[in-house]
Amino acid sequence: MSLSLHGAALSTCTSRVRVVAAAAGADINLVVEDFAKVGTAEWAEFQPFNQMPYLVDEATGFSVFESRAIAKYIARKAGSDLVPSSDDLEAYARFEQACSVEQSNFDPAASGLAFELVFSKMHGGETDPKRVEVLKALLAKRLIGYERILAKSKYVAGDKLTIADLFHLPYGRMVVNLGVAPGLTDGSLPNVTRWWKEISTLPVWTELMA
Ligand SMILES: N[C@@H](CCC(=O)N[C@@H](CS)C(=O)NCC(=O)O)C(=O)O
Repeated sequence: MSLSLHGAALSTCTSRVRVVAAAAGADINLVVEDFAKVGTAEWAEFQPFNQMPYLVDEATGFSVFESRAIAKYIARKAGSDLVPSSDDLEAYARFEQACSVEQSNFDPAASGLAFELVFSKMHGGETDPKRVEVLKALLAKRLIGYERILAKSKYVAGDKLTIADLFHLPYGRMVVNLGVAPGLTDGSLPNVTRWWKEISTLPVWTELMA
């Protein structure tokens, strides 16, 4: 496969794609880009919202942006069973449900905390402590929903690991390291902690982060 992922090693959204590619056994070429290039007219041809990453399939010239869409494209192209077949309608619905849960219930709180506590300072801004407290409370509340799901199934889309689980890793790692997501690690939500321990220690992830 000749898949060029334009992104950066430190970009969480790029990491989301890279861990899926590694888990799917897909060989991708990371084209390391400078953040200064994001925002140029040339970049906007591939990513109209001036963000990274985007992917180019060199075999066809097809390009796609949005890390989760890129990850699904790569996993399907590699024939990975980490995405259920759309022929199995119920498994596929559970999978899409889990992808939506990650994007709408986990990511806003987790990426918001990463922005407040890390990225805003990198861009010359300041952390808003009130916003941090609001986001911490939101994440804690959302993790209770995860506990309900994970009490009934091993992973977020059922009893089989899917890329929907892997989508949580980049921002999950940040909020754990920042100490703002105790529920992921402290056992107060036992099924969440069990799940997080398993996915965050997968060799495809630990090797990528080493
Ligand atoms: N929903 C997009 C988000 C992309 C995104 O926010 N990328 C970050 C890097 S992880 C970025 O390019 N930030 C620069 C900016 O927004 O100016 C995706 O998943 O690909």
